[in-house]
Amino acid sequence: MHSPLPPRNGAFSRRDFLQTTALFTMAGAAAPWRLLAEEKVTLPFANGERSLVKYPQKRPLIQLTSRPPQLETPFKVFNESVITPNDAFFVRYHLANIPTEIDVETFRVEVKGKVNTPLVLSVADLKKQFEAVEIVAVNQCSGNSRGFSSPRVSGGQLANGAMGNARWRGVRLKDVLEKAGVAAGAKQVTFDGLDTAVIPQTPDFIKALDIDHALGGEVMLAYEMNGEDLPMLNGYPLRLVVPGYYGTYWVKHLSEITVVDGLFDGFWMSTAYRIPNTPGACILPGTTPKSTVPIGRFNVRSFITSLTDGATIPIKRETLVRGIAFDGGAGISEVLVSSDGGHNWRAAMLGKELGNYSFREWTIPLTPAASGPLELKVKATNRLGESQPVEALWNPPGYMRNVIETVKVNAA
Ligand SMILES: Nc1nc2c(c(=O)[nH]1)N[C@H]1C(S)=C(S)[C@@H](COP(=O)(O)O)O[C@H]1N2
Ligand SMILES: [Mo]
Repeated sequence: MHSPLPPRNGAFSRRDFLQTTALFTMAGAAAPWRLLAEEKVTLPFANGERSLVKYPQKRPLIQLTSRPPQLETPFKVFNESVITPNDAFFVRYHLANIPTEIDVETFRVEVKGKVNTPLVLSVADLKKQFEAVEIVAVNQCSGNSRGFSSPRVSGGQLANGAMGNARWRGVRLKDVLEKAGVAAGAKQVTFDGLDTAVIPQTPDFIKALDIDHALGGEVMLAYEMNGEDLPMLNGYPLRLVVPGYYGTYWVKHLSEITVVDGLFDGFWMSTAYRIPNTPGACILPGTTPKSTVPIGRFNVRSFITSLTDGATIPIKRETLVRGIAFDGGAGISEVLVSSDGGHNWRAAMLGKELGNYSFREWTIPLTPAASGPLELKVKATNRLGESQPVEALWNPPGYMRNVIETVKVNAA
């Protein structure tokens, strides 16, 4: 059983459940769900051939790995709406034993460790006992766009689809921690979900936030995404939402919240998801960082979504070029667009403001005077004056790519 409620649009149905069961029991074998979509796509870098695969509650998405599922959003989705639909939202897991069936009635999240009163809460308890809050926020994987790294780096070779923007609804982590009562000396809070490793040697996926961040009021325990229950693959029935921070902190199927009085040193904090401790988190390609720190907030990014490389646009007629920009929470103040490879820039018009953590839509009219190639570039700046580099910055894990993006089109 999954939910006592009649399935809403997008909710996890019994049919989905059966498909999911087939999906996971047949891992490795010729799984029948593969037949639901056999389309291939080629991402624009070496070995970029991928299958479009249909998972439960998802439209066909670009498959990076199948066990665990890692799915990338086809880039054209970002041109369809500023909010990424649940069925198109990317999926990232580290451990192969992922939950495929969770009874929301028996699901509990524990709040424990250095607290005065440990809590054990159901989703219904969260809804009943705490104020509901909503935020529109981008979730982006640290390795989004890693496949473009040059020189290339190891790790999932992702194009630009390991990001998405959703309206999250849930309760404040702060309120839950205050109800438990954080004891003196608390330093961090750790977060663990229901997924587990196949072999005991693989460290469990546990993430930590500093206590001030956890109590800051923005971090959420979310049970809804775009007005529906979270999709199973995006953390049903409860996930952490850490606005402005890379997806690694957004723990899915969140079941344990532990207040600790030291710096948590689990593998996923002390070894993985670390960046060079340098401005721009970059080092010279091929070198090793002297020291590293846990990855934190997003840097500034912007994309052209309405045109792709090789597209043709008419001369002497207006084409409305559009795209998205976002940052780690200061908010986007300006988007500039060039149609001559970065020599001249014009300000784009910013679209509706959905909050500082959301994708910000932008548009700009473009009327080519003559036929020929056009090199379009987009560059955003946030309210702190931070912008994007002309040349891609490099680090060994291929994190935080935010180079000014280029789209080459032809005017004819
Ligand atoms: N339980 C659990 N939560 C997790 C992960 C995981 O492996 N297990 N991966 C994290 C990473 S690295 C990312 S980028 C986001 C991706 O969120 P999504 O799968 O909902 O898109 O989930 C995060 N939460
Ligand atoms: Mo990630």
